[in-house]
Amino acid sequence: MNKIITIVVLLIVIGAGIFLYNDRKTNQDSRTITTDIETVRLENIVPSSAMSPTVKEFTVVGTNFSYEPKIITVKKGDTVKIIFKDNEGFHDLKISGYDVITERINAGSESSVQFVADKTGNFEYFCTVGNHRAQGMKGTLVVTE
Ligand SMILES: [Cu+2]
Repeated sequence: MNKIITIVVLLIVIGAGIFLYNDRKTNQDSRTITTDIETVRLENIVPSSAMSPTVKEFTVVGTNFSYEPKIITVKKGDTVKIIFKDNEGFHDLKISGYDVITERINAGSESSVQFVADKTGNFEYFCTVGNHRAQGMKGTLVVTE
């Protein structure tokens, strides 16, 4: 008689164990699915391009009296960073048509500017010091559609 009661109790305990185990597993599964849906929704609301804007970076080297490179090409809407590195003399870099100008710096220094290229066209960049522009210290920023 005692043996039968023991077996019945054992079966109940095992049964309850299996039931609880399965129940917990189901809860975990549904939690995972909910998280996936939330992730997908967040990605739809915030496009990845808005979370990490791409910066197009250029280094322009200045000497007496020219820039290298002489042409910079970007696309409309690009965030552009120009690092002006002066190797010789006292210069700056101003972009005509954009409200962009670096600091005036001496050889061995650099100054950078960052802006959004929000209009298309060809824009001359040049040095505002003395008559450097007339001596050839200029280049062209090309913003394409
Ligand atoms: Cu100059």
